[in-house]
Amino acid sequence: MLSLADRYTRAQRSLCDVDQDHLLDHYDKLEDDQRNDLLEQIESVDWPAVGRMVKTHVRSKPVVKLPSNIEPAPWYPNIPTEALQDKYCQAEQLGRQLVSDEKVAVFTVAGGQGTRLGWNGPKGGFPATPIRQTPLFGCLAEFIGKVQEKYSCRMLWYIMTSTMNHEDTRAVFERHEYFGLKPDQIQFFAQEMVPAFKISSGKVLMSGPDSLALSPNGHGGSLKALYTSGTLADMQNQGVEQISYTQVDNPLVRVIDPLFIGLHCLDGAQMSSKMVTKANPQERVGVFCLVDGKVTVIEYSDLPVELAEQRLENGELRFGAGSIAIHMIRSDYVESLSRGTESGQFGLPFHRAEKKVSEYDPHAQVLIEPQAPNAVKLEMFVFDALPMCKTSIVYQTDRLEEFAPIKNCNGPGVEDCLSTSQVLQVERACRWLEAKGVTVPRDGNGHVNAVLEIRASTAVEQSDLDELVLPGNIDPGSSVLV
Ligand code: UD2
Repeated sequence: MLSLADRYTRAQRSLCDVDQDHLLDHYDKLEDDQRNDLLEQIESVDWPAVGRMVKTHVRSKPVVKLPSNIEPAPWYPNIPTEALQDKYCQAEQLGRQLVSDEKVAVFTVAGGQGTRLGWNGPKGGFPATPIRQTPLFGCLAEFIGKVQEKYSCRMLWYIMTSTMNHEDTRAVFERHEYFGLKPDQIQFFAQEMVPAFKISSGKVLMSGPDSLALSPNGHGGSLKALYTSGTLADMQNQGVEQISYTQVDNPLVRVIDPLFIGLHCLDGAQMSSKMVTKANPQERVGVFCLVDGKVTVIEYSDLPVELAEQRLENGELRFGAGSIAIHMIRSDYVESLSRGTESGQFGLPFHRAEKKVSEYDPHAQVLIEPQAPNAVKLEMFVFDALPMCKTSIVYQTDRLEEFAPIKNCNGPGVEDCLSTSQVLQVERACRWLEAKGVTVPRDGNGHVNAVLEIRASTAVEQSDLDELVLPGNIDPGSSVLV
């Protein structure tokens, strides 16, 4: 093991090379444990890459040129047309087979900071369901448990954290006894962190005397981290060919969907996506487009208003295929994207955002809270891997069936928060129960007048309710857990 002094010398060399050695200016004033903490953080950063980023993304802004030839991406409809019915049957069968053959693993990205939610802890520990208050991780775990039961298989679950929430995430699982799953089927690995840079100088910011202002490198960093952490190799050794990618913030997400898996595989796609029809032109989701014949997601903030608002003759939005961040990814595609990692040529671009980041001033020894954006933060987006695919399909899903994200704190008029998610969770439970002949009370506005929750361990799709004895009707205002 290297001594502190040796590590200091090594760190100083790396930092000098990229003109960031101010980070060690006050090293002498630190205690040994603080020195260790600071060096550890410095050692976790890819400094040659930082040097390149300062030139291309901080001192100058990368030119985001919107292509001129944007078309809507084609998609497979949720309900197959007559011509597609055979294909959907075949796809569903293939998907089920791949799941029971244990060729598919679940992958959850949970490295985000969850700042908007105002929750103190990993987002996956956030209580999400309306009756049991099951945490988001618990919803996913119960889904996986049910899939294992239905397909008599063992399902591997990979969870990406970041160094900021890695230990806390593991603790959530330990506290909840792995939500009924076996600890050895779940693997956690942390994504890389990137520093925040001062806009005016390109210097990396500090957040304390012994810490840098670091943040996770975006969900696109998941593809790199799968490779660099050795997780991809582990997946492949265990026979995993397909990765079912979802975010941690959606309690209704179908972490395994045989039909989607099957369509993606039948078409020989490297990476595929689910979409929902956008609720309105302003909805804050990326849109699936075709650019030079390649499926591409254009973020809501980048899509010109005149395109976002264009409508077809039937009134539907022309650019209406909203991304809900659900993907199927071939494991060998992740490998091919990552091949350049060692030479610093990992395939996804960084996106630049100017943000307010608390900044420690080591001279005055105070933390400054900026009033205006003072820093550049850089993130990779997973959907930037789509245009690099030879083949990529988009499949339309039904919003109510699987999209009820929790991103923001509750508040009047706030979207994508716990209360809007729970309304959707109850509405979906109601839909499934009504389809089985249960009478559910509704108020004058058509809203469900009861609190309903269907455990994922009971049913991950409507047909799982077939064998159950259900109540004939539900009393107004009651709570019913199935
Ligand atoms: C994302 C998409 C948006 C839409 C929406 C659906 C982007 C830029 N936008 O919006 O188009 O699909 O999701 O819900 O992607 N995460 C990490 N590491 C990171 C950053 C994020 O693991 O460094 C995870 C995070 O824990 C969460 C997910 O990625 O599970 C989404 O991140 P977000 O909340 O930043 O994305 P959002 O909601 O702005």
